[in-house]
This record gives sequence, structure tokens and C-alpha cells, in this order.
Amino acid sequence: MSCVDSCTRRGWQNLTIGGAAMRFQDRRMQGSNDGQAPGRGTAVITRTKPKTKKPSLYRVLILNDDYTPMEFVIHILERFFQKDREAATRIMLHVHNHGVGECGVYTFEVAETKVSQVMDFARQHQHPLQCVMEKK
Ligand code: TYC
Repeated sequence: MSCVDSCTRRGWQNLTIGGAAMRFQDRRMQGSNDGQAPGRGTAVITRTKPKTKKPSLYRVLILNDDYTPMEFVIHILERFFQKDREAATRIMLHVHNHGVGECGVYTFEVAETKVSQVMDFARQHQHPLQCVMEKK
């Protein structure tokens, strides 16, 4: 007898709920339910596969202003976002021309840390550069 046969005979079925693998036992037709009155309208659903959830991702953005030197912004992108000079210059010019641009995409704590590092560094150098994060 295959597993599928023996499982279904005892009333168990494999199913998926919200993408999660589950086992479902329909007890509605059984004569008793754990010594209680006939098991009308009861069911058991058991998780069969450990759930792994993908973390939410956050964009770290920098905003344009009229005072922060272009070279300083390029330095920020190289130092905190591991951009090479060419990529850093492209992002800086994009922000300069469009008002806002993406430095990178990270999990929550990493994004938070990047924002703090940029804001602290800009403040130390008395530049008004603003850095924010937004959920993807
Ligand atoms: N607009 C600034 C300037 O002309 C340069 C700049 C670019 C500032 C990007 C901030 O996020 C920024 N000096």
C-alpha cells in the first residue's frame, strides 16, 4: 500500500494553504473525536514543511539639495554603498537631475544602518544631504 493510499484511508490529505505545505484530517465523518461527542465539523491541519519567509526589502535613497558638493556624494556612494567611481558618479548625477535616486536595496536593519551612517557622516561635514529608506 502506498503512503498516499494509507494516508487517505485514515482521512489525511496533503494540501497547500497560502503556499505552505499542510496535512489535513477531515474528522467530520468519524464516530468519535478524542472521546468527545461525535466529531462534527472538526478538522486537524498540521504544518508539514518548515516555513522559511523571505525578508522584506528596503530601498535606500538619497535626495538632492543645492549645497552638498558632488564630490562628497560620490564619496558617500563609494564608502557606504560599495559603488565604483563610475557607478557612484552616475547615481550622483541621476539624483542631481531627478531629485532622488537609489543607493541600494537591503533588509531592514542593514538599510537602517546605511541611512544612519550617511546622515551622521553628512552632519559631521556640515552638509545638508538627506538619506531615507522606503519599503519595496
Ligand atoms: N545638487 C548638488 C550640487 O549641485 C549635488 C548633489 C547631488 C547633492 C546629489 C545631493 O544627493 C545629492 N552641488
